[in-house]
Amino acid sequence: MTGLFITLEGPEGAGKSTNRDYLAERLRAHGIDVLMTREPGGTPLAERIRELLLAPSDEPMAVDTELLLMFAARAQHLAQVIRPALAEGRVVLCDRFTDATYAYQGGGRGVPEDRIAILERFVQGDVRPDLCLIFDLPVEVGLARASARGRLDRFEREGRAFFDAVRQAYLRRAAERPEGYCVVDASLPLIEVQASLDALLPRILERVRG
Ligand code: Z5A
Repeated sequence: MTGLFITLEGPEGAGKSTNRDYLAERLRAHGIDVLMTREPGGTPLAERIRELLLAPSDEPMAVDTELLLMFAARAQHLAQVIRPALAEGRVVLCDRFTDATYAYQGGGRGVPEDRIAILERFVQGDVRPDLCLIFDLPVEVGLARASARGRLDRFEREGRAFFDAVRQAYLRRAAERPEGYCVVDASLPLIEVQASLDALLPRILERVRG
């Protein structure tokens, strides 16, 4: 048995977590066994790495340290959670995965893509998302949603240019590989975003049921 690996991506405040919960609920209503998880994180050890990555600090984090910590957390997450769930035939809904590395460390921090690709192959082997949903919205709308939550993490303190580069990197990846990606307009009211997910549901169910 092989399950289905779906990732939810997008800039800050795009509604990934909200829509991951919604999609899980819709899939479960069809009797599908769903595992929800997130990156960086998803296991106790990977969540500790997440804390290191998100906590603001007086010591600037080197770009390579950030990149390697993302993949260290991912290695643990794959070993403990993602691979076993897929092997059991479950649908894995993951809030961010390696597309975020291409967008944030690649687009945002300027790490060359081929460098990320080396780590992707090393850590993941042949595991890639079957479908990546990109929740896209103007940077200022997402940042307004995120900042309404209060204290900003290390990434949320970045400037406008960083988030513009992140957004463009996501859109470029989706344009280059349309078969594996679906861009959802996340600036719409939630009910309309969820209607877009409802429209995708038959395609997902067809893939799950093979
Ligand atoms: N990161 C990285 O750099 N490299 C990597 O490889 C990975 C991650 C994996 C943590 O991720 C950070 O790690 C992240 C990138 C970096 N940078 N930051 N910051 P995260 O996913 O945990 O953090 P996040 O992007 O900040 O998540 P978020 O802000 O919680 O966004 P979200 O999950 O997309 O949104 P939400 O919590 O579902 O919704 C945010 C609010 O908006 C909430 O009040 C909702 O009720 C509201 N909302 C949602 N949808 C709507 C609509 N349609 N209309 C109005 N309001 C809405």
